[in-house]
Amino acid sequence: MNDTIAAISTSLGVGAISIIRITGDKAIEIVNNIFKGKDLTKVNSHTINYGYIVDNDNILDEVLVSIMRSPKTFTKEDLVEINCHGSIATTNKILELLLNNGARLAEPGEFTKRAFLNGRIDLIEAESVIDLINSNSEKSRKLALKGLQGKVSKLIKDLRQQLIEIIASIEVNIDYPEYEDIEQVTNEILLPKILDVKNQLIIILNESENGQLIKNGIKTIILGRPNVGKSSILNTLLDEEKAIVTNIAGTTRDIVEGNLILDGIKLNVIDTAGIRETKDIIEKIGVEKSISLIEEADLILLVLNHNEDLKEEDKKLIEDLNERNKKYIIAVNKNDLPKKINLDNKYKNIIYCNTTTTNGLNELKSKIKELFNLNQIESSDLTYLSNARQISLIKEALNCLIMTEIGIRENQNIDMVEIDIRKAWLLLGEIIGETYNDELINQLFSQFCLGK
Ligand SMILES: Nc1nc2c(ncn2[C@@H]2O[C@H](COP(=O)(O)OP(=O)(O)OP(=O)(O)O)[C@@H](O)[C@H]2O)c(=O)[nH]1
Ligand SMILES: [Mg+2]
Repeated sequence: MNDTIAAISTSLGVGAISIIRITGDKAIEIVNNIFKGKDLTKVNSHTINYGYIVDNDNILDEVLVSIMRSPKTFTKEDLVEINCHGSIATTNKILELLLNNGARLAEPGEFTKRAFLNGRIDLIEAESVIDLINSNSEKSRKLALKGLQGKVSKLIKDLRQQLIEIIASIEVNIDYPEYEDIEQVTNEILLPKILDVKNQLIIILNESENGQLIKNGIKTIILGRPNVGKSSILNTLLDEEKAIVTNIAGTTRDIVEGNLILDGIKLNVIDTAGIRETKDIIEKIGVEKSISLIEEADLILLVLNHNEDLKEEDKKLIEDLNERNKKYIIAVNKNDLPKKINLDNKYKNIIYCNTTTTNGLNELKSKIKELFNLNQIESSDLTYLSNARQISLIKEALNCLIMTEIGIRENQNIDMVEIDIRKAWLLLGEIIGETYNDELINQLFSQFCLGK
């Protein structure tokens, strides 16, 4: 497993410097073979060494080489980083030299995979590395960092500890039923302990919604009949002329989208074709697309016209959103024009706005913050699960504890009850990578970029 791997860790393109990473048993020796300067096999660990990369006495580049000896490195193996000038040709040439001297080209994520397999980081921390690289807002960066710092892992480890203590007390009872000084584990003693862990899992699951929101952003679909000003609202929100705006109904036919950051959280706003019955085949496809987007949206911005009465289509759309239990805001646009719309009291989350003066835009933003509790996220410490794999394992563990609870309440035999507790403990172990299967690990690390 300790063969030596190398990859370019910076993104490939012209830059001031590039970094090439090598890790494994022969990392230092291989770099030393192509280095002119100090003897790298003799220098102290964690030093930066000045010199040249040479190809048979031909100087290729002037470089700085960091030498980090096992075990205090990212992979826990010997690890070398070459800082060279950032030309694509130079960087590739140095990598090629390393490969010719016995290193193997690393697979995507292989450095992090080694960090995991060598016990330097657990699976949550490894997944946080991907999240940190992909983070696109201040909050998602902080969220990933919490994971990387082990805060999320600690949550899970504490729960496992509680479960293993319960399991141990049951085992003692089963193994040594004759000892009188051992506390008799009865269903009455067991129940509150199980409920405690179960409730903690429920809280983690509920809070993971915040985690996913921070990581993925809020997918917001602007819906409404033609000409009500959907594209104008998109443009106003993004402060950019992104979508075409005309007074012709049916202007937008395809999807136009853009992102903005609201209180550190990404809002992915998608403008759609106005919804109406139409014979125009292109527009029809657009309308179908708009409707199909509702399902995957976190938020619907339903736009109405202040200057027109509410139409049957609008009522139907609102009913549909209510039925689907979707979060939505009704934006009554064009309130610079006289009021003709009449909205029943039963309609909620209404804001009045226009895009000529941007009146109402702040109200719209406040409404979004209110609907998603962004203020609460603002003040939280962001120790949330946000990863689908982790969340589904928590759900499975929770189900096991629900079964345990039923078993206890039905007064089942204690060794039967123990089976589900043990399952929950194993599932929580899978989250941090205590147990794993190779397929999962390969699939997971392949999501990384090269050189990470
Ligand atoms: N008075 C007034 N006119 C507006 C306002 N917002 C948009 N409009 C005008 O309404 C017309 C339609 O605007 P769009 O933003 O293209 O409307 P849309 O809903 O995207 O229309 P489709 O793409 O055809 O579905 C344009 O002439 C805009 O200038 C507003 O707040 N007040
Ligand atoms: Mg439009």
